[in-house]
Amino acid sequence: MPELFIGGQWTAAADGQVREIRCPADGIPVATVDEGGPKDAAAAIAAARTAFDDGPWPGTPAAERGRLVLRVADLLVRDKAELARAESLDTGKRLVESAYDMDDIANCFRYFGNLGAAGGTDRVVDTGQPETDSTVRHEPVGVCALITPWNYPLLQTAWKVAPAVVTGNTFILKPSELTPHTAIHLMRLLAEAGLPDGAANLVLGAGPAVGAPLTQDPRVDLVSFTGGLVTGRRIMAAAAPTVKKIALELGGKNPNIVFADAEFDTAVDYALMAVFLHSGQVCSAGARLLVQDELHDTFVDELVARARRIRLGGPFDEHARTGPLISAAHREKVAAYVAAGLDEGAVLRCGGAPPDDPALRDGFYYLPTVLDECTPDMSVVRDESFGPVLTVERFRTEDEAVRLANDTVYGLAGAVWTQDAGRARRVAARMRAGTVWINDFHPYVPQAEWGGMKQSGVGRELGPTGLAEYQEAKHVWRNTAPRPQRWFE
Ligand code: TXE
Repeated sequence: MPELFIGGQWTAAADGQVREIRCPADGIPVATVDEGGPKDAAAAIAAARTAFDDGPWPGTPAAERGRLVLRVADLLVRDKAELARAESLDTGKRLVESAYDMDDIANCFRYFGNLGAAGGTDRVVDTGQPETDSTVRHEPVGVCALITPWNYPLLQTAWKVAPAVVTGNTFILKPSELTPHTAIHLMRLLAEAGLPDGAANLVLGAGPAVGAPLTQDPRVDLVSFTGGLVTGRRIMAAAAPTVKKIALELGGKNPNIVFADAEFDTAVDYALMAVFLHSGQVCSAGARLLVQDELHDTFVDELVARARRIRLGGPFDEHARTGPLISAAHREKVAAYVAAGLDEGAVLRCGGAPPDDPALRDGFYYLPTVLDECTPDMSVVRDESFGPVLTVERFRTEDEAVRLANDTVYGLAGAVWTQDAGRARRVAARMRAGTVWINDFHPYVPQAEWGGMKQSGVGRELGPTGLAEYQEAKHVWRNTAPRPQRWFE
């Protein structure tokens, strides 16, 4: 069956192009999928536009839209095993992690479905003038282009699709060209749940060929993008001439601050998880460890000892604790950041190379790496390497910790570890990040907003704000007793 989904029809790419998807864990071909281009993007935009302007979805009662989204949640649970397997083959991620993701994805649909099912968010306004009715209605924005990356393919899609659908928008989804399979499956589920033709469209393909036209076309009202900073800037510029609404989640270079009074064993354990989960390919990865001077040596020694024991392996290796990087090109980028850090004076404590295990030879693995004695000016500290690379910096005082933590163009997330509740609150308040964890790392819930300050992005996903991104406020004023005003007489 062809894999593009346009106007309710499964279709092949207009130019007949295809792309082979290979599992990053072993290089084995997963499947060949249709590879769309500008013509397919244009067809999908036209379908989404017609479905929005003339179709039933935007005018469907909110409660009914909510029920449909809740049905999708049930279908995701039904198909969890198949989806998790597809996600793992595309990304190389451990099956158990993909299975957790599928639970989170179903929960995301459930959260937004319930918000929708609870009814509209219209607000009656008291104008102070007795002969008026005044209401602020929350209406769908229109046609949304949803552009997603490869690290959490279906999760990042869910954060966009669920609120977009429940608020009555129509959309075109462009997943990462590297990881298309769970997006294809989601389209089937949306159709099975009863979403009208044209409300959901899927165009597979590369960023410049499919993503770029979506961000430029005047018929698109909103672009929601998760990906890298460079592409985010490009999208912002492409959206400017037609003044589209934009929502951007552009990653981070997230500080993990550990004070000397932190609970040692737990803080070491979480510092590892913060950065090495999914081999560091996580937008909120705790890739910068800031550790208080007097704790530095014992903390880093223990962390390095544990990092050396992390077992790498493919999706179905039950003993593996993390997997490969997404591609050869990405592994080269990570290796180049490590090399630059070493050139600039960082001290390699472990990793710094692909593993020499012959069983992993055909995958894009890279060893968990700890670079000690780093300084804020190093590119490996400043830029998002998006790999299993932890940089370690020392600090002495609370003020210095906050200054180092905030010394980045990013502002997505960060954590502080201390048993002093007052200090935890003070530091959390001063950190310029969209999410701050105290004595924890990585958890999120769909009820709470997610997104970045500074160059980590624009807008928020999840939570009530994540829903509101897909709505326009319209003030409807009714004069119940119109009379001539004679303004010009
Ligand atoms: O991302 P891109 P890439 C960061 C991470 C990584 C870097 C580059 O540091 O190393 O980004 O990764 C589509 N118009 N993150 O190159 O390009 C593309 O096809 C419209 C952080 O893989 O941002 C894909 O669907 N769309 C991040 C999506 O954008 C375009 C997760 C993301 O790809 C486009 C991933 C264009 N001109 C990478 N060019 C996070 N925030 O979690 C590309 N795309």
